[in-house]
Amino acid sequence: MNNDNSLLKETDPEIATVIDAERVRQGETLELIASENHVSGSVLEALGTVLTDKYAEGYPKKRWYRGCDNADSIEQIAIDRAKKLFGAEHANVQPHSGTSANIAVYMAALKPGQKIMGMDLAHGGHLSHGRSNNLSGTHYQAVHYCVREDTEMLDMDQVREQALKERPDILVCGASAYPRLVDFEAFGSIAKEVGCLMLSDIAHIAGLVVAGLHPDPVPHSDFVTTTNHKTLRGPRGGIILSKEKWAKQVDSAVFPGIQGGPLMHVIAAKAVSFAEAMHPAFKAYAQAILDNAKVLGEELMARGWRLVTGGTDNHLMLVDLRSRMPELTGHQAAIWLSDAHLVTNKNAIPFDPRSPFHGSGVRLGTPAITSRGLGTEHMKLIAGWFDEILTSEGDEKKIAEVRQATKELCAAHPVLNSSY
Ligand code: DSN
Repeated sequence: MNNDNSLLKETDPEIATVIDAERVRQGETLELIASENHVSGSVLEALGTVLTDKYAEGYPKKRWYRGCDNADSIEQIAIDRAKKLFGAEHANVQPHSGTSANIAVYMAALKPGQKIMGMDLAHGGHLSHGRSNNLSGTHYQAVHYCVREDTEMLDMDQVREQALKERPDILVCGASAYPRLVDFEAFGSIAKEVGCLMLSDIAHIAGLVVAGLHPDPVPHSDFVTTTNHKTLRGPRGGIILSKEKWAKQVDSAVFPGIQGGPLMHVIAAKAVSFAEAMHPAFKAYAQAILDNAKVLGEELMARGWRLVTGGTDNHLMLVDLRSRMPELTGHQAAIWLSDAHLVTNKNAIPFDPRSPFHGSGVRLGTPAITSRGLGTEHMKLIAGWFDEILTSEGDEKKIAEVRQATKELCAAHPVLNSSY
């Protein structure tokens, strides 16, 4: 693979320079954003191929253009691997993103104006689960369930009661900032009782699910959507899994419903990542993500930082900054941390009195730092740096000191883009 951009350096040094800078940035920073990861070299190599040149509107053996034999082979391999990996009856590997995958499911299953019931974004849900400024909230009626104020966790009795009252046409579960297990079986039984469809969005936890380290949504759901690039460690993009009876509607909703030509280079990279996730070593990787998250959470709590829900069962945690520094916003904390090369995102916490722009929390996740080989022994260091930077109120000397230490740790654990 031409990973050193040698051609680009000659032909377009302006872009090559920035790509190089990004490679250096990723190499020298600890990526703690829960939705990001570092892909393998094989995934990167598949992405940078001539497959990007090909228009292949349609599906394998049913294309609009000629010359699609290789595109057919690639997409069929990706479909077969996705079905095997997730144990699903049908897979569509064309969605350009997780949001596109969700929108396609709504288009396949609902008429405009029908009702979606999903988790409130402010409580950890996702824009595409019916947020008023997303197509899922403008073209459909949307209602939201929340976590309990006392436990900050979902209460399935409350969800059931609300679903029976609201009678949604589709019940959506899954989250982007929820540190606990999702009870897909309970969601499935509520959907059955209500007589509605069920969509499980496992974008964050797909890698944990396929490793058998999180309950499996597939037996309980009409549709399962995921991104490829979070815990699953694939290229950016989405997929839809469904029961066979929905295959035609799902495929028509993706193309021609909301997308044109599929990105064949990305689909090839998805296929590569599915094979990687079937490798026995992937399970150890997913377990290491969980072990790291658990220890990082414990080390933070030991320093007085409260975690929303009191801990984590998955790859992410939400730190309630008010527990140690009542005046500190998530916005400010994320800036100080990234100055020290600990990259996070600000996040509202459930029932947050602050605006989402400022937020009272930061979200931390362990998929990417686990990909570069950090283990539980390093989590104590990271928790200590987190604590020192924030309690120093962003003291420049402290930030410089931690930045140096972070860079040294990164140098000792480079992003190798290794495969399994
Ligand atoms: N942007 C993703 C995340 O960070 O969780 C969700 O789409």
